[in-house]
Amino acid sequence: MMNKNVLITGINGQDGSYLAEFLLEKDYEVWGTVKRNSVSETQSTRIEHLRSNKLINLEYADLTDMASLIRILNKIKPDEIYNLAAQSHVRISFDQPIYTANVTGIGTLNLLEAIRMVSPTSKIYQASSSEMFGNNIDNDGFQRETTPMTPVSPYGCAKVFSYNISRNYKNSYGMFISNGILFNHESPRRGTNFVTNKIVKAAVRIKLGLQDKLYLGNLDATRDWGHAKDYVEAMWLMLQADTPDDYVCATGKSHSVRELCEYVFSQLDLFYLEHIEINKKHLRPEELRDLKGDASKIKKELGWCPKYTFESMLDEMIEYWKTYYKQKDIIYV
Ligand code: NAP
Ligand code: F7E
Repeated sequence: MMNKNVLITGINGQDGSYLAEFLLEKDYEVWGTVKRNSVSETQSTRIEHLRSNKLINLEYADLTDMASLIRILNKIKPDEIYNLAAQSHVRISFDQPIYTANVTGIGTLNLLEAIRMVSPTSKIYQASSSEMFGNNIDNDGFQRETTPMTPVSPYGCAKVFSYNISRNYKNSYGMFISNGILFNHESPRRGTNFVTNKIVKAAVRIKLGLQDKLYLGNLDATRDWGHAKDYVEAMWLMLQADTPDDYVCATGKSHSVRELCEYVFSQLDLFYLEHIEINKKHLRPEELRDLKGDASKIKKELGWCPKYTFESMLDEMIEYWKTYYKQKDIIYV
């Protein structure tokens, strides 16, 4: 039997790399887009360990370059497409709002239009985000599929455009497109300018005497943090359903950035307040204060069941950085 073909845009991202591993284990032939970088070693760092697998193929493409997307779709005609590529950093989206809108918003439309022309029967996953809700919270303290969306960042606005245009393409052209409205998800592969991995890496370095201080922004924001490995499984489940639909993915528990610091530093026998300073440059012009998601729909309809807790996810990240520095011959005291 032929292997199923899948295309992952942004395969070298945190989620793209875990999704590629997950799909290779299921014997998919995995195609991924990478963005050209002048330092070619950094183009595929998160998937380097998969490169020798004969079922993995990389192609240069960019969401802002529709011709590159058409070329790849013509070549592969994928059974499933996971659109994970984005400028995904919320604070940076305030520095580069137009670039973010072009990639994270219009980029999705470029891809959908290319798919409509070249491969309209492909099933599509669109990486939507809890950032789309802005500061709307239902009366019970949760956000869910029906919560209104009034985003508070250029990134959130771009994602709402992608969410709406993908629903419009589904309804107008009968395409199979599902939105995963994913709450924050982390791992040792998370970019170190996102708050979880920034804190864990710095705490380990402070323990090793490699740095003194950690500079952060708003410690009082709360987030619903899950593990990326659990969330890529949810993406796949959405495309195995008989009909397309939109689903929230979350743990249902939220913690403040302060609580996160407290936990990570205490796991290393440190007291966080002795090491943290606030630097205004990490504050956002408008902040999304609180996120806590209700994932009942995906649990009930698709049987999604996350395995990690907040603590086990952070413990894995702490272990990763301890091992990383041990391999560099820095002795852990
Ligand atoms: P990530 O680590 O930032 O990965 C994004 C990927 O997109 C990277 O491989 C990046 O390439 C690529 N990319 C950036 N601009 C591109 C462009 N113009 N054309 C083609 N590729 C481009 O993000 P992630 O955490 O894996 O998240 C995956 C998706 O889920 C994103 O769309 C994100 O917005 C969304 N999301 C994430 C979360 C979360 O908590 N992680 C929650 C909700 C939604 P380089 O590696 O070369 O930079
Ligand atoms: O910030 C606060 C910051 O950058 C989390 C992306 O994956 O999830 C992510 O977006 C919180 C915010 O993630 C620092 O103000 C304090 O309240 O880790 P983050 P995010 O903005 O929630 C959503 C769901 C996505 O879709 C996005 O793609 O932490 N915070 N001090 C800080 N944040 C950062 N980055 N750096 C700090 O120094």
